[in-house]
Amino acid sequence: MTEQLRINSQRLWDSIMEMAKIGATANGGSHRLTLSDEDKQGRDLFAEWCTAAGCTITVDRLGNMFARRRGKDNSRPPVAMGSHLDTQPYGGKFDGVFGVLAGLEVVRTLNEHQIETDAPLEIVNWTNEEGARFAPSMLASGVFAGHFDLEFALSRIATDGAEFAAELERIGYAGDVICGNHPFTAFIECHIEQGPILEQQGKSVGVVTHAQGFRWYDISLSGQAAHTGSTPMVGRRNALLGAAHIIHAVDEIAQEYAPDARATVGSQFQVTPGSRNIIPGKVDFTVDFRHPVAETIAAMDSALREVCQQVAYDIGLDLSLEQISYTPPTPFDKKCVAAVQQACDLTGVSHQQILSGAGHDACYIAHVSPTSMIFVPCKDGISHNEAESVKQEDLEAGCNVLLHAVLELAQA
Ligand code: HGY
Ligand code: MN
Ligand code: MN
Repeated sequence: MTEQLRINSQRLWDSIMEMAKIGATANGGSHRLTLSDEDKQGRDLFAEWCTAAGCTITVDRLGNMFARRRGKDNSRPPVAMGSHLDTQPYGGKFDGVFGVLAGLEVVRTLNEHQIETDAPLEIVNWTNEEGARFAPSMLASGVFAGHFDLEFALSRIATDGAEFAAELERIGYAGDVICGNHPFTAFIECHIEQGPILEQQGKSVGVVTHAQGFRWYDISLSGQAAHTGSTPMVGRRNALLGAAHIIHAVDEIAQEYAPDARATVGSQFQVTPGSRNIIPGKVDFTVDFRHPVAETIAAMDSALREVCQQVAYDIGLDLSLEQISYTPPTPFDKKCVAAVQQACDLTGVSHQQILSGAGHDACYIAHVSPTSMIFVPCKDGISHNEAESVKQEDLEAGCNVLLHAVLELAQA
């Protein structure tokens, strides 16, 4: 009987559009930074919807939200679905939100058809997946999975100077439940691909088998601020010149390990003292390395350290290079991947297996519970951009796969 079950596509779409009104930007994107007032509003709306759907809400020490739907056997660990509601500063409507609200749509559909699963279900909203306001990314799922410790997370300082713990208290989401030690029978995260492959291949759903690893760095170069007119070229200690060499070297490291390497100096880039007629004295910037193979990420790391030291020596700069996070390449659980595959076959959606280029909360949760992901295509593969766009029918296909994968994993 349940094979014919399908979610309500319009209700899912309308919920995503309703959530997008919170922190909506003038260009059609989303601005709901972690622990901001907009994040609070999004959380409150999510809690309201889940309560209306008969779930009970638990909030842990880092603000992770767990909306629980009882099953027949509540002694079993829940089958969890979820992602994140926080966004990039100028992000899209679907990154993260799709995964959280797809979980809600599954619960709403099961309620409608009075279907009770054997294991309980949980819909999860992970705090600070993006890492844009408080680095590193996937912070709260990382603590939940034992990758970071609680104090490290609570002490993070935002790009705007705010402290994580204080902001969590301020928005009223500093829960009293410990973060972690909360096993799942399975965790399935729906997400947009944020790359071009599924759209190019004409597929509605990606069966994600693993995620590539990544390293994040904070780099500072300090030289000598001085007058641009009266200071000879010889002997200058121009920090921005050093950064320029490193930007180019980072791109060359990606070429060295092409085609799978990704290496980027990000758009969080600060030059001081910021005057046109002062030689730049200091530059602060970030580097983001990604690759499916751990040994290659290690080789990229060595190459970066070597070139930074050489540039600093050549120009007479002080170098600070700090690795702020490392997420290893993550294979997903075979049983969960098979359940997603089986749900694709059952619902008849076009699909293919795929690697995740982006990091996700599932990458950490996979270390503590059986985990996998379901991707849907986004237009031109564009994400982390206000122009992010997804077809309603692809969201519907992905959410139907989630529904049937969860039914499979939650049965006795
Ligand atoms: O950086 C990432 O891959 C994710 O969007 N946090
Ligand atoms: Mn995301
Ligand atoms: Mn993102």
